[in-house]
Amino acid sequence: SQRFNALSADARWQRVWDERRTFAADDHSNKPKSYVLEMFPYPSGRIHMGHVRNYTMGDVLARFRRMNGMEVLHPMGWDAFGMPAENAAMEKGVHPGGWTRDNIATMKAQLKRLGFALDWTREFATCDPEYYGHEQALFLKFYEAGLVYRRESAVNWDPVDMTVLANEQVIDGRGWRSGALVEKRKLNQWFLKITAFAEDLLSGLGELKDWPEKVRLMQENWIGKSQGLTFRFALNDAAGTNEGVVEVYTTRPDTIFGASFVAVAADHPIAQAIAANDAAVQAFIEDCKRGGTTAAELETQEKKGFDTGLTATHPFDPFQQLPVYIANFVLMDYGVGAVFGVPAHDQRDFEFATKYQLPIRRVVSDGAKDAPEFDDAEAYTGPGILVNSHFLDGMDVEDAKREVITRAEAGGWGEGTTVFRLRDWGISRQRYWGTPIPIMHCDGCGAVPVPTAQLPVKLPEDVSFAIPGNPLDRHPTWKHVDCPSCGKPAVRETDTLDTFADSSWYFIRFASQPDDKPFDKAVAEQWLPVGQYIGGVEHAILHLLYARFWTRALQHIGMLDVAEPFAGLFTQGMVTHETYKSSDGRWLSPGEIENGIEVSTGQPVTVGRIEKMSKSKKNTIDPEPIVDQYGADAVRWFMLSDSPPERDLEWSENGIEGAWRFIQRLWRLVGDQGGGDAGEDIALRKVAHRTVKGVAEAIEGLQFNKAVALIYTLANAVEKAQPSGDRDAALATLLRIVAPMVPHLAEEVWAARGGEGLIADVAWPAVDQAMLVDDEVTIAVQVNGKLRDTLLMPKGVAKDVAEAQALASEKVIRVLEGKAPKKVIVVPDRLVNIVA
Ligand code: ANZ
Ligand code: ZN
Repeated sequence: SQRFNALSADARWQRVWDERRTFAADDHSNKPKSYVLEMFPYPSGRIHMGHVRNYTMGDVLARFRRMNGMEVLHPMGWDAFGMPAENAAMEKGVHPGGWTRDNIATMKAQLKRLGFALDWTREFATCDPEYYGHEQALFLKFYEAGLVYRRESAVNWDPVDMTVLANEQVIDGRGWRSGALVEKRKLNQWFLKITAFAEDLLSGLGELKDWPEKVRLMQENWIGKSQGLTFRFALNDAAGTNEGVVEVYTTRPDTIFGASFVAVAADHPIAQAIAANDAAVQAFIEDCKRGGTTAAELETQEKKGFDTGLTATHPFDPFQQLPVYIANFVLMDYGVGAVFGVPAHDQRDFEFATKYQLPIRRVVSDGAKDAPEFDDAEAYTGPGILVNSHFLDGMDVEDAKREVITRAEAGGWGEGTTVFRLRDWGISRQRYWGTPIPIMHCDGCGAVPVPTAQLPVKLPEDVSFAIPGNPLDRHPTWKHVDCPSCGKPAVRETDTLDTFADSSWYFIRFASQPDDKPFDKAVAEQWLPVGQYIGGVEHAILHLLYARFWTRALQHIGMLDVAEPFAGLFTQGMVTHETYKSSDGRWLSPGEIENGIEVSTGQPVTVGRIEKMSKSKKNTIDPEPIVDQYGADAVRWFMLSDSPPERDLEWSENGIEGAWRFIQRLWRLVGDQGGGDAGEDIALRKVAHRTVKGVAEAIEGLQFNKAVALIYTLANAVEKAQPSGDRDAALATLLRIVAPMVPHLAEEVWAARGGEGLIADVAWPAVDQAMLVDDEVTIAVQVNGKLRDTLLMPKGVAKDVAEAQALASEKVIRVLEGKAPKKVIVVPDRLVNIVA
């Protein structure tokens, strides 16, 4: 037969699926429901290979589940707010909305060309006022429930561009555009109380059995529950600050006898009190604020301290006074903003003590050394036995922790406490292209929620990006309103929501999207939780945590009875590609090279490492021309084959050509209808049934490369087989099981064979259990009625072969001790009994 013409087949079937709304999910169906979701894309401009791989995986699962009688929800939409649109506005003078809509149109057309079984009837973009209006309503519900609050918090401030910067826009402490040194500024900002759910979010991880272990671990670490002791040191107030005590938090109360100083954060009340009349302290505090605040930065930055002159009394030794420092590595918003330092057993304290010549005293033995003198090059943080610690000596670390907590509680100077690393979610962004926070500020009434009837608070269209800063702030009219409660002039909140808010509930809106409310509880609960969620591991922490929080918060206020939004999670690997460099070290794209030579310069090119496709390394491959050339099915097939889906997949010319050749081979194979022969071919029949079962298991287990390998096996077997009824049946089977992966080819052949309806709606082939039975039998070998060995032999093995094999068994030879058997009885396929 002729070649498979992918281009015409792709277009034909994509149109049919669209017109018939084949993949629109029915809320009212009484089939079992399945929700398959891939992380929705940010409309950056064009679809990239990472999207193609991600969406192909979800698509195969969605199509497979449909064929298995499920009502599948497989929606798509756009995570459309965010910085890049504003950057484009600043660079190209386009409106963020127009830029975003154009990108969505382009990317939607590109997705359609891959033939994904998506329910486009539920498509939305998070920048649609209908969507963000409902988000504002949810925000206000959370506000009512006390899950939203406002407080002062530090932002990155670019003093040249006069604008707030996101963390990603601060590069080595400088603004990404201006290059100016970034300052910390305090602004009133909105927070969501994610910490109220810290314990639930942590314990909930235990039930997420279908999540990758590593993602659960990352979430666990991020939530960071630690058990410790909060206690108070009595202060010797030489500086006259009137601070009687300093409270500290420690996770290592066992090391208390190794303490050689106390340190407080720069914005701790004690530091502030001292600074009030000491310019040197003030200058030091200002200096501290310049440093970063992330844990990583705190680890690496140079440790700096200021000796306050205060001393703290050791709780177990009234004669020991510890100097109190203000230190740049102590954070105000973790624990209680103050610590005691144990240089021998904490690396930061070690560096600090080395710098300021404070004592370094060993109190935990590493097994080799137990003298108080500590001469190692770094702190010892491992387990061990307490030494040089009075009543703790001889205890292990855990026992010693408990002992100190018990004594602190008994003495009334401290309490065992649980502390979470998780911070409340700061959701204020001083940006235009996001969901306006639906609050108004009135001088008389304070923060007033926008009345529900006035939602959505829409973004004004007439904004300019000619100067930096937030256009909402300087818009002439938008923010001026009348206070809904007293009628006096008030102003709108001009901060918008972090775009992570938009992606924290989009999957609920996909499940149910009425006009008059964010979602219908009963309808959403029919679909949720998402059965299988697929996306990049880069979202393993924040997005997933925020979505888990949002869902729990909705449950808390009674809007949705679902605790965990994603029952199954899969994080796929990246698509990688070779990199190329010019003779003078510039990255080159494959298009700039011909036969190892850079076209524009004529200079030789060096092939670099295989790396994740990225614009900066110029090693991206645009999927669209590849689809033009090879068709959607070849691209899909390549995305599924070769690599386990959790691993990286290397894009290569050879790979896609191989996929294309297989598509053509499959076309010739299944396009040949067989001869209608009546003959049997049991072996082939068995291969077919096993393949059906194996492919089903592989798809459900998201092991697509395994499914592909099994399909190759069946294709090979059919190709080799002689005409028979079983061969015809195997061809029909093959067609159905490749349908989720290469749907255009499958529809084309299905139609050519006169199949009824669409193959997308056809049932997955049934497996005949009898065909799965093994071809091998286990034969028991007895000597004088006693079991001596078991042998694996082909079913129906001849009696003399079974006898010979039994007599050749090592175990039998040992028992017979060289004597010849008197008699051998063979029960076919079951038993060989040797009478000695
Ligand atoms: C004494 C000590 C001795 C500590 C020792 C550690 C090792 P994790 O486990 O990560 O929660 N700490 C407490 N509050 C802090 C703050 N606001 N800023 C910076 N560091 C702070 O860390 C808890 C430990 O970090 C605490 O236990 C405290 O130092 C420090 F051998 O106390 B530790
Ligand atoms: Zn008012």
